[in-house]
Amino acid sequence: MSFILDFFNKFLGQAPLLLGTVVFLGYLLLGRKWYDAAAGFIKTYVGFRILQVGTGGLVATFRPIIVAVYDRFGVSAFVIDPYYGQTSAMQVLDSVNSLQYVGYVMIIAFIVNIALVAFKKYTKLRALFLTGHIMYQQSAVLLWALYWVITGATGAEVGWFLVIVTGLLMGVYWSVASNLVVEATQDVTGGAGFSVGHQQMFGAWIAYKLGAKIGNREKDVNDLNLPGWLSVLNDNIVANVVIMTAFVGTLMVVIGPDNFNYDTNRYYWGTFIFETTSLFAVYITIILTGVRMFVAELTNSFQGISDKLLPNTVPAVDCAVTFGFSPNAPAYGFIFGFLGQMIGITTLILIQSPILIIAGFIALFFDNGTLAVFANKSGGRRAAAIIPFFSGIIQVLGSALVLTVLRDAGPNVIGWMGMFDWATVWTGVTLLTSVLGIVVPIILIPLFLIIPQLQYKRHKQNYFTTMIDDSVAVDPSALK
Ligand code: ASC
Repeated sequence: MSFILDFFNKFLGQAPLLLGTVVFLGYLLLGRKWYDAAAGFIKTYVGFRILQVGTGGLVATFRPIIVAVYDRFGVSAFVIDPYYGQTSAMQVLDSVNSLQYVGYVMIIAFIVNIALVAFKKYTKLRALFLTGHIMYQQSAVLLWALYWVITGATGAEVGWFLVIVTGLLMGVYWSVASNLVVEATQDVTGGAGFSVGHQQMFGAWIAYKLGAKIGNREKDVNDLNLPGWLSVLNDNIVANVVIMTAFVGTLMVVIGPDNFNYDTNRYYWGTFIFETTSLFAVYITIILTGVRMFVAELTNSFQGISDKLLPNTVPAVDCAVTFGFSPNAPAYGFIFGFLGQMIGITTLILIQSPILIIAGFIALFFDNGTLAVFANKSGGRRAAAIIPFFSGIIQVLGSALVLTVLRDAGPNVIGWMGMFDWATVWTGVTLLTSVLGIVVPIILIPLFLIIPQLQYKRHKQNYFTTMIDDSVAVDPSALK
C-alpha cells in the first residue's frame, strides 16, 4: 500500500508525467509505433512544463505585489490561495497523525472517476480528471474541512469511514463538475476535445450561462477591432502590457519603491515597474506556446483511449489551458476580480468581521481569468468584466464564512482555497456538515449524480459526440 501511495504522490500527482503517460498510452492504443508514442510523451511533458513555467512565472512575479498591497496597509488575515489552503490542511492533518489519509482519499476518488466514466451509459459522465496537483490539493483540503467540522475538536486520528466518504464525494465532484463544462469548453476551444478539471468548474458553467444573458458574444475581448491609434491594442501582447502596466503599475506606485527589493544599480523605479508588469505578456505567451504543444498531442492521442478503453471520454485538464484559446480574457478576469475582492474585503472591514481576508494571486488570476474566458465566449467584453467582479466578492465573503468554523483548528490555519467552487459549493458543504454531521456529504454523493442526468436530457442526440465532433461543438439551445 505504501508503494501505491508513493506512486500517487510522486507520479500521478505530477501533472506533466500523468498527461505524458496518458498520451503515450493513447498512441499505443491507436497502433502507433512505440517511438512515436514516446515522442508524444516527450512533447506533452515538455509542453506542460512550458505551461508551468508560464503559470509559475506569473505567480512568482505578481503574488508578492498583491501581498505587498496588504503589508502597506498593515492588514493581517487569512490568505485565500490554494497553497495556503493546502498548507493549512496538511498541517492540521499532520498534527493528528493523519496526513497519509490524503493519498487514500485521492486514490478512492480517482477510481470512482474512472468507474463512473466506464459506466457512462448509466452515469452519463464523460470526463476524466487528470490535473494531478489539484487532485492532491483538493483531497487534502476536503479531508481537513470535513474532519474538522465532524470530529476535529476531539484531536482523534481521522477515521476510515470519513476517508471513504470523502473519497467518494471527491470522485463524484471531479466526475460531475468536469462533465458539466464539456460543452462550454468545446465552445471556448473551438472543439479541442477536452474539458476543465480544476477548482471553478461550477463557476465556469455559471459564467458561461450567465454570460449569454448579460452580454453579446460577438463583442469578443480577443477581437477588439479598435479604430485609429487604439488599434495597437488589438494585439494581445500590446493589450496585456498596456492594461497590466496601468493597473499593476498603479498598485506598485501606491505601495512605493521602498517596499520592493530591486537592484537600484540596474533599474530606475519607472523601468522596474515596466519590466515587472510587462512580464505578464511574456508569461501569457509562454503559456500559449506550452498549450499549443501539448493540446495537439493530447487531442490526437486521447482518441486511442476514447476508442479502445473508455469510449467517448475527454480528459479534464488545468484551467490555464483555456487561456491559450482566449489570451486577452485572463487580464479582464484579474482586474475585475481584484476590484470585486476589494469590495468584499472592504465590506468585511466595515462590518467589523472577526475574519479578514487577504487576496491571493492564484484565486485572483487563474480563477477569475477562467471565469472571464467562459463568460467572454458567450457574452463578450461586458460579461468578461461583470462576472469576475461578482466572483471576486463571492470569493472573499464565501471564504470568510467557511473560515469562521475552520479557523478554530488553531494557528495551523493560515488560509483557504478561495477558488470559486471552494468559496461556494464547498463552503456550503462544510458549514452544513458542521451543523448536521456526516449525513451531508453522504447524501450529496447521489445528489451530485443527478446533474449529468439532467444535462443528458437536454441534448440526448449529440451528448456523447459533442466532444469529438467539432462541428457540433456548440449546442445552440444551451446558450439560451
Ligand atoms: C491552482 C493551483 C495551481 C494553479 C494552477 C493554474 O489552483 O494549485 O498551481 O491553480 O493549476 O494553472
